Amino acid sequence: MINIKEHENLSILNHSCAHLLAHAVKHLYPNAKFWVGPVIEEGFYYDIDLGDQVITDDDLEKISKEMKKIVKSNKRITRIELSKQEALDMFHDDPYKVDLIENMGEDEVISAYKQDDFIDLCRGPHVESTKLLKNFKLLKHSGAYYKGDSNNKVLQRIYGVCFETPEDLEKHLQDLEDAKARDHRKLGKELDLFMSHELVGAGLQMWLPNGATVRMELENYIRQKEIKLGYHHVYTPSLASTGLYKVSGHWDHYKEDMFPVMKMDNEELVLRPMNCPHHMLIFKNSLHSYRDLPIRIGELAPDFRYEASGAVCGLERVRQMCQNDAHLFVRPDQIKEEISNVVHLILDVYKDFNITEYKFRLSLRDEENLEKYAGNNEIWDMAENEMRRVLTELGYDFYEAKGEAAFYGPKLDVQIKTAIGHDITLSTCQLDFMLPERFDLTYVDEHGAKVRPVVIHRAILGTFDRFMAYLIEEYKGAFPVWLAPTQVNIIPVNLEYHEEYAKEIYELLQNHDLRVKLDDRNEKLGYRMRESVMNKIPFALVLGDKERDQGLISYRRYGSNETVTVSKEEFLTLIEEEIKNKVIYKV
Ligand code: TSB
Ligand code: ZN
Repeated sequence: MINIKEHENLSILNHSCAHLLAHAVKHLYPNAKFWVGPVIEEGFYYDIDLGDQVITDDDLEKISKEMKKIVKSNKRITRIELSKQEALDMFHDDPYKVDLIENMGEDEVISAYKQDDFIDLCRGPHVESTKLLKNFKLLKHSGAYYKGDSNNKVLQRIYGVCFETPEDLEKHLQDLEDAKARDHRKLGKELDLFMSHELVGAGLQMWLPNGATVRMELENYIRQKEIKLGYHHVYTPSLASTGLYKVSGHWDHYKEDMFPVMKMDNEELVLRPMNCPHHMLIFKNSLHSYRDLPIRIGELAPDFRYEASGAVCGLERVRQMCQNDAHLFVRPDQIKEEISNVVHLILDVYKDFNITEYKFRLSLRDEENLEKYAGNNEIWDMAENEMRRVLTELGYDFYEAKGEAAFYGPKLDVQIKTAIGHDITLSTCQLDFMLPERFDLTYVDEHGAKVRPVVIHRAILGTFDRFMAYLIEEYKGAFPVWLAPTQVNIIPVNLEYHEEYAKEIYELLQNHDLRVKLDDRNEKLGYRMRESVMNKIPFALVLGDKERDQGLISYRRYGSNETVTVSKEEFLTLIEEEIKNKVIYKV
C-alpha cells in the first residue's frame, strides 16, 4: 500500500480533501467547529466538534454526497495570508482555531485557504480547484479525545483518502479489503486457531488445537536450531519476588508495564515481564572461565505485561506471551561475532518462512528522558556506539530510532508492517552492559582475574504469539504443509464403496507421522471438498473407484483446481519432501 504522507502529490491531494470534508460538514452542520485535519500514512482525517452529535455510517454517506456536490461545482481554492490579529478576528467563533492561532508566533504569517463560502487555516499547499478531488472515499469514523487527552472532550474523527485517478482509488480500496480479509483476528476465528473470552480477560488468548499444533511445530523448530548452535535450554518460574526486579532495575524502570504485586505471608511476588533476571541468576550459579564463553541460555518462557486495554490486539499484542528468549553471556571481544551469529540466525529463520519485507531498526535511548534508563551516559554512549559500529561493520542497512531502547541497553529490532498497517517488532537483539553489573556477574579471564561479561538478549521468533499473528496474515491462513494443523484431508467419494480404502490410506499416512483427517460424514462430495478448501488444508485426497481398484491416491492442493493421481509411495515422497524442505506453496 502507498504511504501517502511520503508521496508529495498525494499528500497535497489528501490535505485538500480534508478541507473539502470540512467544507461539506460545515454545510450540513453549521455549528460544527474544527480542530485539525492532518495527512496520515493512509490518507487524511479531520477532528470535528459536533456538539453532542455522534457521527454514524449514514452521516458519512450524507457528507460524502455533499463533498461530491462541491467537487462538481468546481470551486477555486485560493490562498490568503493574514497577520495573527487578522486570523484571530476571522476565526473568533471557533475556539479550536483560536487555540491554534494563539500558539503561533507573533510575527508569523498565517495562511488560510478559501474555497467558495468556506475558509480554513492551513500551511498548504493545496490543489487549485475542488474538481481535482473527485476520486475520494470516506473510510470510517471514530471518537478522538481533543489533543489526545482522555480528560478532554471527545471529538468526531472522520477518515478518508483521495487519489488522482479512479483506478488508483479502486486499487487502494481493494488493497484495504484484502488486508481486512487477512487480519489474523478474523482468520484466527474462521480457522479455529485461537480464542479469547471476557471471563478470562483482555489480551489473554487461548490457543485452540489448530493453533496449538502450529505453535508446537514452531517451538520444536526453533529449539532444534538453537541446540545445534550451542544454546542450552532451561525452565524457570513465571513468578519471582519483587526483590529480584529491584536488583535488575525493572522496579525502577519497568514497573508501569508489570502486573501489581501479590502479597502473601511475608512475601511479595510479581509475575515476570521478562526472563533476563532469572537467567542472570543461572549464570551466577556457577563459576565460569573465559574459555567457557559465550554461554547461551535459552527458554521458551511465559511473560506478563500490563499492556493498555486499548493497545491489546489479537495475538499481536497480548498480556501473557511466550518469548523465544535467550541471554548470551559473552566476553567483550566476542560481541561482534555473537551479534553477527544472532543476525544470521534471524535471516536463516526468515528464509524458512519467506519473510522478506522487514527493516532493521537501531533502537536508542531518549536523551530527553534519561530517568527511563538504568546506568549513566558514559556507559550508554559506549553501548550505542558499539552496537552501531558492529552493525555498520557487518554491513547491514538500518535506521535509527530514539526512545526505543530497552531500559538496560540499545536494541537491534527487526520491524515489519502487519496486514492492517501496524509497525511492530518481530525479532530483537539487544546489547546490555547494565544487568551484568547489577547482578555482579563475573568470569575468570586468562590472567585469573574476575571480569564482567556482556549480555546479549535476543528473541528470534520474538514471541510465539506475535509471530503466529504475523504468520497467519502472511500466509492468509494457508500454512505451508510442515506447519498446517491438518496436512491431509481424506475424502472418500462414496462412503459405501470407498470408506474402507479411505481408512487404509488414513492409517498409512498416520503411520508416517502426518496430521490426517478422514471426512467420512454423510455429505455430498462437493460440500466436503468446499469445506476442505475453507479450512485451507494443503492436500485434499479424493478416493473413488479408480484409486481403490488400482491402489492410487488422487489429490488436490489447496489453491488449485487440478486433480493429480499418483501412487501411494509417490504421494508419501512428495509430502515428506515438502515438509522436510519447508516448502511454501504459492497459491
Ligand atoms: C529478548 N529481555 C528481552 C529478551 O531477552 C525482552 O524482553 N525484549 S522485548 O521487550 O523486546 O521483548 C521481546 C519480544 O517480545 C519483542 O521483540 C516482541 O517481538 C515481543 N513482544 C513484546 N511485547 C509483546 C506483547 N505485548 N505481545 C506479544 N509480543 C510481544
Ligand atoms: Zn532479556
